[in-house]
Amino acid sequence: MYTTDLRTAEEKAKARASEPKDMITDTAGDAAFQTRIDNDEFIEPKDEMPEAYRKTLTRQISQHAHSEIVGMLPEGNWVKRAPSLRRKLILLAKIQDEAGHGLYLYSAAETLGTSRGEMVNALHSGRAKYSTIFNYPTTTWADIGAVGWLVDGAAIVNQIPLCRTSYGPYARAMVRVCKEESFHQRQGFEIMAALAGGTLEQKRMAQDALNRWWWPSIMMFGPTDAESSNSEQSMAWKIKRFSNDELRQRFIDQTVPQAEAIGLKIPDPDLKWNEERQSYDFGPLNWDEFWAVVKGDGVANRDRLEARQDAYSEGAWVREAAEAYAEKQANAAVAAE
Ligand code: BYC
Repeated sequence: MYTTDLRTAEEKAKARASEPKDMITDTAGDAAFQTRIDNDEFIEPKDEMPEAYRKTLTRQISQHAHSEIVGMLPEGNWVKRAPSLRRKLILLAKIQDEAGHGLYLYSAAETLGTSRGEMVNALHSGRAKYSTIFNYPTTTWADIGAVGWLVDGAAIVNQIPLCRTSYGPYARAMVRVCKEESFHQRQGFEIMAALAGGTLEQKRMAQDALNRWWWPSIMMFGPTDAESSNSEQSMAWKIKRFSNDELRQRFIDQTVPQAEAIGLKIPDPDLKWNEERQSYDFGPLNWDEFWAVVKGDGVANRDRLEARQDAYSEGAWVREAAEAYAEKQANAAVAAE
């Protein structure tokens, strides 16, 4: 498998032997594993790993995959109503990219020993989470701009560090995902810029979309560090490279000047440049809303889940046909022998 660690096996063993042995881990195996993490080695599917590492990665990668797949729905809502052929083609290409991201991510998660069927079943039965952001409806065309600009923008900020996450297959999948997300962010920003520079009504639409998507987008980064139950361990294992609050702040600092450049106003009366921190201060987030959406009570949670369940049962014939074809091919190969 690929690795960016250029040391020979002998050099790695020597480095491990010289590591301090006072690490607080359950077993010698866990300590050796942590040393590999501390040395910035990638962990690969056949490597030994603590069960908890496998479990937390399976959780995060599968939730990420579900988010990509459910994330196709709010945008799919506008394919038939895109304002021009050009916009329609771009939107279709973006949605197809999201399907591809879901596939890479399910494949990466499968290397940890859980089948795609089990993961999909966990989504459809409501046991698995997916990003809160996709439980908000896209009610106007400007929402497609806001989703690309803000949601994909937030995704890039969150996912660039994942290109150096400690699990090799996840990190490699993220490299391609980030390249595509960057095109998605630009197309969203371009829609917003066109609307913001258009008629008064178009500008109003763009501002209204920003007003509705801003807060959910900054909540996408997850709870505050103090409330983030998984962060400490995930940071120690270098699954996460930056905390939820750090990434949220980075996104806000990058996005405010973009809004200003197209004449839109971030809907936060407390937003203010802090000279000392060289960052923006911002107002309180509505964490009650966030947790309600996580628990399934967002505006669109039920519709999203139902749409995925229906798509799965309506697509059963495709899976059955593919299996029957594979079996036919296998039988033909045996007969030919
Ligand atoms: N929504 O301990 P924490 C995309 C849960 S795809 C729902 O901080 P963690 C795109 C969290 O799961 C976007 N649940 O968790 C696609 C945990 O509960 P469990 C998706 C959330 O994992 C199509 C609990 O709250 N991106 O961009 O350390 C079109 C405590 O949180 C959320 C990814 O999945 C949320 N927003 O950190 C356009 C990136 N936030 O699981 C765009 C990969 C938190 O213990 N994932 N929870 O029951 C990550 O980076 C991390 O998993 C998170 C959360 C930062 C999201």
